[in-house]
Amino acid sequence: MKFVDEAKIFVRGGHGGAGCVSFRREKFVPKGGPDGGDGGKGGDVIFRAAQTHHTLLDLKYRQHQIAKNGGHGSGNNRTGRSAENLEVVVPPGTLVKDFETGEVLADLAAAGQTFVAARGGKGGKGNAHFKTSTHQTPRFAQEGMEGEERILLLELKLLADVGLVGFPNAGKSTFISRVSAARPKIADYPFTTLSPHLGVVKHKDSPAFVVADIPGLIAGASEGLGMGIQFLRHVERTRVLVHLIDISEETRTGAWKNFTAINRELENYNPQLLDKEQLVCLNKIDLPAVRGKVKKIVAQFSKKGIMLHPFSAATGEGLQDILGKIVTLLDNTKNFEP
Ligand SMILES: Nc1nc2c(ncn2[C@@H]2O[C@H](COP(=O)(O)OP(=O)(O)OP(=O)(O)O)[C@@H](O)[C@H]2O)c(=O)[nH]1
Ligand SMILES: [Mg+2]
Repeated sequence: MKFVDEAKIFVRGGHGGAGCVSFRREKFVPKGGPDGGDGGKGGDVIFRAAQTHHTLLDLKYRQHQIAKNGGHGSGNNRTGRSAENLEVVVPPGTLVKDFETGEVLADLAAAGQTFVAARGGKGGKGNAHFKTSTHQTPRFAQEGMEGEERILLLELKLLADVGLVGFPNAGKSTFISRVSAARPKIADYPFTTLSPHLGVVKHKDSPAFVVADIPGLIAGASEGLGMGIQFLRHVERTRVLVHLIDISEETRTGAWKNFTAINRELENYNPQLLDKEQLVCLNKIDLPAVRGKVKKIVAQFSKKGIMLHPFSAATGEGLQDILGKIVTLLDNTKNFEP
């Protein structure tokens, strides 16, 4: 299964500035000759891979990337100003393809790699260039060249930054559909989600991050019960786990047991999963039966040294706070290498 983020964008280099038609006019210098300067070069559009970006979300909002035009030449042999290049930052791992042909133009696998996506046009020559022994007064100059333009398809294989874990029905799919454009099926029966879904989340000004919604776990999952633990490999390389707890079905054993049961399955699968930052959240506090117990359960977790974050995926209460916490945890684990 492949998760890809895509963005179709239009790039154009800046046009070159026009050359200038001008003649030197000074006192005591009759027939001073042509002195029109050249136009400046248009800017290039350059992609650069950098760790600051994890998704292509920013580019979906800025689908036209157009570099500035070069300045026009002027008299007295002055060359027009060359335009600055337009740098577009993309996440490492971005594949650049020609939209029409599908040809791979660049693979910006590592941070720091660059690719010139569209060259700026050269500036036109001023009339000073066209003076010859037989043609002393050229009254023409070149236009600047047009900047290159093309439509590109950027593709990025997504790796999740955050994994959602919890029992079936805990509200994992509700959570991801609330905070991202992902729309997994949501229903009030266990094992609604049968395969992982990824969603790109943008919280305030922070860099976007990727959340993975995976099928629910149950006690014994590591021995193959329920959907099993086959999907845990999707959270193995995440930096943060968001653990959702649901106590609305009181036939279950209570929040703490619920929490430790899931952690046991994680540990059985791979003990290193427990080394990850885990944000523990109590969902469905909009239900009176849950709300009534929030204080007690938060205190119970706090005694064991765990901060519990109550929220409601349905109403959104407490959700912004959780996203803020996720951003902080991701920031703290920035240099983490999976
Ligand atoms: N009242 C209330 N119901 C919720 C909330 N979050 C989720 N639900 C409901 O809980 C049920 C299960 O939600 P899902 O998001 O499908 O749960 P899941 O964890 O993805 O479940 P699986 O895919 O089966 O593992 C659905 O009926 C949701 O509408 C909440 O905050 N409040
Ligand atoms: Mg689900």
